[in-house]
Amino acid sequence: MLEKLDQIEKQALTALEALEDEESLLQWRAEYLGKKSVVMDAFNVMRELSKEERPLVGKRANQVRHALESALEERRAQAKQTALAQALETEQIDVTLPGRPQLVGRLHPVTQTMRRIYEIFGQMGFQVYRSREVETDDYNFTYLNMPAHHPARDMWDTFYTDHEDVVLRTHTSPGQVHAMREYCPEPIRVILPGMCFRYEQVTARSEMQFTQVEGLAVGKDISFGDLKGTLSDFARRLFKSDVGIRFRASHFPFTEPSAEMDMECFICSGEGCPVCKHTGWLEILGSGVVHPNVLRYGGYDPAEFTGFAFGLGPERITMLLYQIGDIRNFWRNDLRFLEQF
Ligand code: 2NL
Repeated sequence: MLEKLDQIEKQALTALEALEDEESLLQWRAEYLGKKSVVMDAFNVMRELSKEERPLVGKRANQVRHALESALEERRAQAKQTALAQALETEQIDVTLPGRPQLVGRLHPVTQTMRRIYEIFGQMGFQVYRSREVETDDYNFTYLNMPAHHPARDMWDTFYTDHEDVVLRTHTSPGQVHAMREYCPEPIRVILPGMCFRYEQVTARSEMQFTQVEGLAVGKDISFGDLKGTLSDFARRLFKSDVGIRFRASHFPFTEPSAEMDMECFICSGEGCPVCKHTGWLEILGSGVVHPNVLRYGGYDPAEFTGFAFGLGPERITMLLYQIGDIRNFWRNDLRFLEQF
């Protein structure tokens, strides 16, 4: 038995040297250290041995078992080293290659302008009120002091839908009526940003889909002076702190009186240039004192409440800010344009 153990030990150690991968190492362990192996069998056959032989065989069998076990561990460690060395050799990466830059998106220039507008009006106590893009004829026209068939409606070329009386809003004003009806009789200060739609020829100066920001303040003693102060301050914060401002009489069906606000041309400082069409002034927004009929539709008693409202086009403002000549650039999705902002 002792000779057999010597012989098996030698054989096992020789066989082990040729093995590398984990699978064959496991096979080797089953063969030489498994239940049916010669080494393990030695423990079973001890019963049949003489009293003198038993401890000798037991001791030797243990020695062989430990020798094989540690040889296996060593072989495993070696194999791991070899695999690592091989991987280091074959899987080398070139750390000097320049990395692929992560593409970083940005906000659309019109979105940037809109957020700047929210910020300025937010500081003046106006809340952003959001409203639907599809409206009823009443909200888009009637409640804004334009009854059915009134010629004032012709100012807006409207997209109609299959549903009678349902239109794509031509301005964000219907949202103002929703806001008034929601908050009356509390005083309100809101701005309404959003997409508007008009069935118009697309040109360098007009799109059929565009954004608008409208504003509305309703309260017990709001005057035309508040309108002028609020809107001039807004223009000075957005463009230039000492820019010249003027208000020009105008007309909108939903305000009376109405006024357009101009700003001194910042290209020529009022001298006259192609940007201001040689007038020295740039139109920024339309505004006015809310018409009593509109207040009434909004739920306010015009004997008690007054208010002012205004509307501006963020595309136009953005075009002025960056001297963009063609409004169609905003929807072209051309990165060469968009990445400049
Ligand atoms: C423009 C002119 C304006 C308003 C919008 C408004 C809304 C209500 C009541 C009164 Cl609910 N007014 N909106 C008033 C004056 C002008 O927009 O040229 N926008 C681009």
